[in-house]
Amino acid sequence: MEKTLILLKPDAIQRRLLGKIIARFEEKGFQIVGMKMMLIPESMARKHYASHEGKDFFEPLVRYTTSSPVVVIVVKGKNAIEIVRKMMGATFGSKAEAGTIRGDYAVSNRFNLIHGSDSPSSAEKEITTFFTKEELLDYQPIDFSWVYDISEGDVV
Ligand code: IDP
Ligand code: MG
Repeated sequence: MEKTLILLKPDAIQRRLLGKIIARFEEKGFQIVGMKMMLIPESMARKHYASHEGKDFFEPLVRYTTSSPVVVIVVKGKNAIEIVRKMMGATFGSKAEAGTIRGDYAVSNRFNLIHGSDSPSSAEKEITTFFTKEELLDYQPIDFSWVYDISEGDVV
């Protein structure tokens, strides 16, 4: 089981798309184990996107990320990191495949609605940046044995 961090960026809130986007992750079978709304402080946005520092889109990206509240979510599931990235679609709204979140709801290359961790190490780092241990909830989803086949002992 993996955990991954999702940010529903300022445009997702402003365009009233939260429900539709969150529903996709619920319907896929992921378990939401953490969720909150916040205004990201500038220092946190710079840290979150530190790998892009120096690129021409970095400063506008920091301004975008801090321009309005976001919803921060941690979902849990088998291969969650890779699957969430697939569900998000390609970075640029203009290029993202139909059927993905960005492909269906975004046309902008910057205002692309959603962030998802891109590797196990960034997921771990990003989850601890945004959530305390107490804010991540451990509970047994009642449909677990129907979302996954656990009849042979493994989660399949
Ligand atoms: P990702 O969000 O798909 O992981 P990254 O390359 O990590 O994409 O870029 C982080 C964010 O920076 C993107 O989601 C987008 O909002 C913005 N961004 C990336 N490249 C560009 C660009 O060339 N022009 C404008 N904004 C960009
Ligand atoms: Mg990225």
